[in-house]
Amino acid sequence: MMSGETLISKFKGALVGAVLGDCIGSIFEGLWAKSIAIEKVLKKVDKVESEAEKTDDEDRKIWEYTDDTAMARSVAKSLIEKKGLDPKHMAQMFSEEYFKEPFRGYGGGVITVFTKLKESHYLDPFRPAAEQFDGCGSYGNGGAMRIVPASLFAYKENDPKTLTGLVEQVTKLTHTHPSAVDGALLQSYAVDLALRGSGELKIESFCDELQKRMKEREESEAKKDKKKKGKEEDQPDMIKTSSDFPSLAYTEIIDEIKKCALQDPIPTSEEISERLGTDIAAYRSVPAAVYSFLRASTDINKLEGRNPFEKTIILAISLGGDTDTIATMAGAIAGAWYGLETIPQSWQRSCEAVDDALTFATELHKINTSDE
Ligand code: R7I
Ligand code: MG
Ligand code: MG
Repeated sequence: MMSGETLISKFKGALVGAVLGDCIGSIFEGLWAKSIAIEKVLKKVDKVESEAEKTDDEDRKIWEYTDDTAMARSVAKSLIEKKGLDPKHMAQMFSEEYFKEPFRGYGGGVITVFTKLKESHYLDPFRPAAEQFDGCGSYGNGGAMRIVPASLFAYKENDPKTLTGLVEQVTKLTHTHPSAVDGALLQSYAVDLALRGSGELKIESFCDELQKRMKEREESEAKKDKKKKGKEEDQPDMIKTSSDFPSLAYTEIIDEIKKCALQDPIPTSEEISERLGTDIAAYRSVPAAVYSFLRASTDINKLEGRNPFEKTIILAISLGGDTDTIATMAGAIAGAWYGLETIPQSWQRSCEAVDDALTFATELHKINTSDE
């Protein structure tokens, strides 16, 4: 049995880890490099750490969060306020947040969803997302990047089906492409497993458990598809099921994550970005986040003095590409596994809205421990 103290540290670690990954990762996001040398990432991290030492608040630089955290904050706030999922409320929070602070670096397509939601007064909150990209829905990582509060909210149930249902709904408010939904699920399962984990991290068993959950998901979706196809034959134009998206099952991707995480010597960042991806597509970024968390439990050249949480963030950023999003997802998993105590105070002091993350974690923990 996990002590209450350990659990709250894990809840806080997950949300703070996500914020820090976003804030520090976004320093590099605009570069879209295939990889970034570890030394270069360390130089920025040094700057984050030295700024924290300044005593004069006015003079001290604070690294700001992007859309990843803006949306995660809305997920947390809405779940806490409504004590569950209220799709209209959450959709309204996403949209209002965007119009209040449109400069946070949102994805190009999702802005259309926020506009349509607002114009339709949130009457059918799932419709605008379903209309994206000719009715196929966005395959972007915008669902996965913000999902961590859902894993915390559903923790008590300890039932993958409950978490799956919640994540599916939260994601479909903006992303309906199956690959985006399953990417958000993979991220939420990884956070859930990390919250429940303790002791030494075993790469193989973590991957196996993740794969077991994804397999269940993929099998149940395949069954639904089969049923749908049967109906479609009677009414060929009624249901849109296909897109030209390259479909690769996440269960297969997990095999590749495992191979990369266990490979000796450690693969280069270029190799990881080729094999797992570091793009804006969910299936080409969630795997890199899970990989970073797993790999950071092993020795990494040039990161000898860093703890596994720090290594996770630095490694995730060094992979290049969508750095804020990969680091926010990796940071959430690592924070959930290792707890708040492993997250440097200096990083917390140099990043925006860490206090709010701590408050949301306390509230979500309360929901999980109350008898209601
Ligand atoms: O997924 P989303 O919220 O973007 C999140 C990313 C993160 O990196 C954030 O940090 C931020 O920088 O943005 O936003 P969407 O607009 O839904 O998807 C992102 C992009 O993926 C779109 O603008 C498209 O370029 C591409 N995309 C697609 N392109 C063609 N067909 C997503 N789905 C499709 C598609 O079906
Ligand atoms: Mg972002
Ligand atoms: Mg990003």
